[in-house]
Amino acid sequence: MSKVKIYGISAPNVPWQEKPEGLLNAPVWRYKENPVIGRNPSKGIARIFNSAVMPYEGAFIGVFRGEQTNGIPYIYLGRSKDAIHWDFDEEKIPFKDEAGNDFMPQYAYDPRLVKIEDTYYIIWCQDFYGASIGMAKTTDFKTFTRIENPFLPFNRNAVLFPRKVNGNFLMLSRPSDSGHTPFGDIFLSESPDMVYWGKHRHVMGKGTEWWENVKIGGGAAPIETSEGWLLFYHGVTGTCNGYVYSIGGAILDIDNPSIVKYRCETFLLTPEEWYEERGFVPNVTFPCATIQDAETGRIAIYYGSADTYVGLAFTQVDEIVAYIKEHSVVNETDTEIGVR
Ligand code: BMA
Repeated sequence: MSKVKIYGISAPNVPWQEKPEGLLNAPVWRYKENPVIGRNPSKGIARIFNSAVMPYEGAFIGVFRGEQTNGIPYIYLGRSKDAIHWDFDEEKIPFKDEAGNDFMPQYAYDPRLVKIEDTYYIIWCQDFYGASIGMAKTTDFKTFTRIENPFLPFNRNAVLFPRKVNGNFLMLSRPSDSGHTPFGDIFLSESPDMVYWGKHRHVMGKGTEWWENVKIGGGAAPIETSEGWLLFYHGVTGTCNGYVYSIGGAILDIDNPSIVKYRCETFLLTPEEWYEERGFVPNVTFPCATIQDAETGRIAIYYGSADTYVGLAFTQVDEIVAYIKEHSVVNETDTEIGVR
């Protein structure tokens, strides 16, 4: 039994490999058989990456960013018995409006999947006169109903919390620009009904450490723990050869997640393997989901690799929380309530 408690959806069948001996730096280790999704994974799809998965009916389900052979990204549904080997639907997820008419985004990428009460929400980035957040809900993974776009353009990397806090839904997002955004902080917004969003708060900005000194963005849906909301996010640095995306970790206050309790000054995972360093966009590790088991504290992290593959990495909740606390540096903008 882990010392740090995990609340929310738990999956005893979470994929797992033991920590390798001699692991240096952060307690996050890769699945030895990575990548779990390779190139040309299904008909008409050249690459799948930046995708989100979760437990469903004793097995697993996921929403996948499929880069079509015409280069345009869409979201596809996938199912798996072990969360490692995936079968993908050939057709895009058929989004409808409230009246049941087809309502497909022009493109859709970086989906996240979060269950709140009895409903599954898919959140992604799409065109709304510029890059913005799109949302839909389903209860059966057969019908998918679009919800009003929560924010004005430009915005990306929206992540819902897996339960209401103080009676409201919560969403992290990263206001952006129309291009490849050379800036970006994580903000928090509240909604009583998933339509009207407000009470915007600043959560955290780019880091002072070099690995995240250009921009940051929400990653996997926060995991509720007895220490606070455990957040795996991405941090970006710039090099003379382009951006490098690493995975970072922070713990947010449970009742007021605009307050950062701990923020790890070092990255938890950075591009090192061939499938992270080489691909359509080199040097990208981009977390979009976790699966966890409360009993053992095992956490499986799903991340996009080099905008080409899906990678899987593991950690254990006691170890990762201890590591983040031990290496935590929080400044005033992290710890303030986030309103000015
Ligand atoms: C970001 C997003 C991600 C992508 C990353 C690296 O702006 O578009 O989908 O993984 O760039 O290319």
